[in-house]
Amino acid sequence: MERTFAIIKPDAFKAGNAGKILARIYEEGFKVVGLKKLYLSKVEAEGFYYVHKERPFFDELTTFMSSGPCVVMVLEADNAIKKWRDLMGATNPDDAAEGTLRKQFGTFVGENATHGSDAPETAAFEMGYFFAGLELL
Ligand code: 3AN
Repeated sequence: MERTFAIIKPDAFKAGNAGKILARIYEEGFKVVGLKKLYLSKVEAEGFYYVHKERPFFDELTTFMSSGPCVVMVLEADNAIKKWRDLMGATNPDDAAEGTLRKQFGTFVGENATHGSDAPETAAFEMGYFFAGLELL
């Protein structure tokens, strides 16, 4: 079993799609190990996305991620990191395959409904950024 970190981003939360996304997570066989609603500050969003701090879209990304509430989660499954990224689909919703979450709920590359860790090292950092061990029993 593997764990990954996921976010239902502010666009999807604001549109009322958090429940539909969570239902899909269960249908696909993930165990939800941790879950909470947060309203990130700009500084908290910048800390989370620090690996992107040199990218041209860093300010846009962190402003968006601190623009409203989101839902942060730890998901568990066999091969959870790849399984969740496959379910999300491509970063740009225009490129995402039919049936993926970003195709269904994303708007454009900057507001694409969901986040998922891309490797075991980033998953460990991201889970630790938002959850204490006691919250993941
Ligand atoms: P992914 O989330 O699919 O791993 P990354 O790591 O390339 O994609 O990008 C991190 C986040 O930055 C994405 N989830 C997306 O919301 C945002 N992003 C990526 N490219 C752009 C862009 N050109 N303009 C605005 N936001 C972007």
